[in-house]
Amino acid sequence: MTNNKTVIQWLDDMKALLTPDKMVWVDGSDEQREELRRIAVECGELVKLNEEKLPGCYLHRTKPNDVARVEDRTFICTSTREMAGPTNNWCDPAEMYKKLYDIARGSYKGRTMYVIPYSMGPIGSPLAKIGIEITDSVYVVLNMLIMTRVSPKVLEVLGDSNDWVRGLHSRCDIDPEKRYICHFPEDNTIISVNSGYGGNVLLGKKCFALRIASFQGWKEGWMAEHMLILGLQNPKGEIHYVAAAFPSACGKTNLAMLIPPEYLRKKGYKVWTVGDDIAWMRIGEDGRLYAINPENGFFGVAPGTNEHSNFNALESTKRNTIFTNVALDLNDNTVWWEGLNKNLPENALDWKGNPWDPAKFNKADKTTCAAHPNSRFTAPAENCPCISDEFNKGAGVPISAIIFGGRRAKCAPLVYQSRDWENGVFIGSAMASETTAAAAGAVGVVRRDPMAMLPFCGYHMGDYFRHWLDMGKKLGDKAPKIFNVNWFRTDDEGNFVWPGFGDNMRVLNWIIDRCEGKADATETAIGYVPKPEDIDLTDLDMDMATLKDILTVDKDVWTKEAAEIEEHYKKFGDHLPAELRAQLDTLKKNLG
Ligand code: OXD
Ligand code: MN
Repeated sequence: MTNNKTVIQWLDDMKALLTPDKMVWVDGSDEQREELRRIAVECGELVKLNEEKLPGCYLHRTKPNDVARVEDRTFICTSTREMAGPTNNWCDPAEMYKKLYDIARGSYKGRTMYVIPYSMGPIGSPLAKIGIEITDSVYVVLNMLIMTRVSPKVLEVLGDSNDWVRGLHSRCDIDPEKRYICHFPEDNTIISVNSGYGGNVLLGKKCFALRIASFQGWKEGWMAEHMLILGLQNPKGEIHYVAAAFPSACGKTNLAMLIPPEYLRKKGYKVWTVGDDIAWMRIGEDGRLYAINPENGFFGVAPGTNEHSNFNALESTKRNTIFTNVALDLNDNTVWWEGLNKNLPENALDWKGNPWDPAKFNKADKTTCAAHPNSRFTAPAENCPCISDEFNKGAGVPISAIIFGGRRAKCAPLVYQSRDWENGVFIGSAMASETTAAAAGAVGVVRRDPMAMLPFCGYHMGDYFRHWLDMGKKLGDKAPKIFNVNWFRTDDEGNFVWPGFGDNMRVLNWIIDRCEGKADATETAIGYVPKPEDIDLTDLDMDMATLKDILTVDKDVWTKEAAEIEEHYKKFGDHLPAELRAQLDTLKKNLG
């Protein structure tokens, strides 16, 4: 497949370590995919679903101990602890290599070593990067064929270069005590052992495209971010692109695939999806920031996805999709999850493969759910009805606005704009979200998650903030404008005030108007807030007073917020850029 000496050497080393029975190159062809599907069904890794209703779709069940990313077992192994910073688990690289090789040694015995050459981003794009993952799991291969671009062309593009990311995945015994997801950013290497769950084993995604790539971006002068990318088309046919970072459970996939309210659709507004989870961004020849989605599919959370909450995501799952840990409806051999519809299946198996009794289902008790709360679909991006024409083009899309956000019941207004890039970096660095009843633990606890990168930044977060500031200096007046949104303000009874979903388009329109200098704003202690009359409420059951209410900046709430940011900043020690400390001081001064 290749004459690249660095690739050949690594594969030889891995074969000697793992001792597979045989090695198979994955070539991305339809014939090979069919053969792999057949093997996966035969060995029980996949269940074939109804070919008429869900052509090319399969169900997979993980071990019950292996259903999510494991942040406490995820490590950044840089040569010094300081480089990894206070927000990452760290281990000395030599020590960790030894530990992992001891775990993985001989683990492919009796198994096949699949070698997957893949591109993150359109093959050959100047913004794309190459990886090679080896795995002993057919499920992983079939998922990688959806989530990345796999082809022999990838090796042609690589040529003799050593600029590629090594990824070793071994299922071993799916032993949670020996489960490790480790990154060696200085060696472009990822090793994942004892897991079969997507986020831990599809190494192109969080491991490469965020943790390793954020480190590469820091060294090479570009950005790898946990952001969706969407294009907003106006009635004149002009498209403006925005990138947005929200922590999990804040609706990134929903915003990425938004359907505008009817009155805006009739006028000719439309949203195009470029990506729903990750953005790689570089400064283009014209000095603007250009973004690609390095992925080729969506690894989305199934529960709650339905034709109203996200029609386009649901449509994306109707062909060539792999479902993980959802329920199997035995009546017609299709899938079901909580929130798909109101028809609880009478004759179904739950995500563990046990008969499920709908009579015992109690929404508040997750153990009675048919689908695991973190059950997923792996769906090809090409299935998405609103996928952007730019998705497969390597040039990337020019970003007009960057949007941060989180779930804050009382704090952040519906939307506000930062004063400038530096102030925007401050907003991103202080980003936070409140925990919901959906997750274990106390409700309403504020978790700081800077730029939604807390679990994904492959180096010291203080240095990451510095990198953001440096990028702003390079971009100068071509820098995207930075905003913050909060769809989650609540009234005195705890109900969400803003309708969210498609109606978020009203806020996006204000954001684009601001970028174009067409909308006014009021300066507040935290930044620029819209004049209420500039948020279009056509066809919405909301009065001006209510809108004004969710645009307010409460001084007491923000004084407490500033104190919490001060506490949060202490973690970063002398890596915290002085500019951000000054931003905090300004905020405190503005609040009086
Ligand atoms: C994801 C995540 O799966 O952010 O995208 O956890
Ligand atoms: Mn994500």
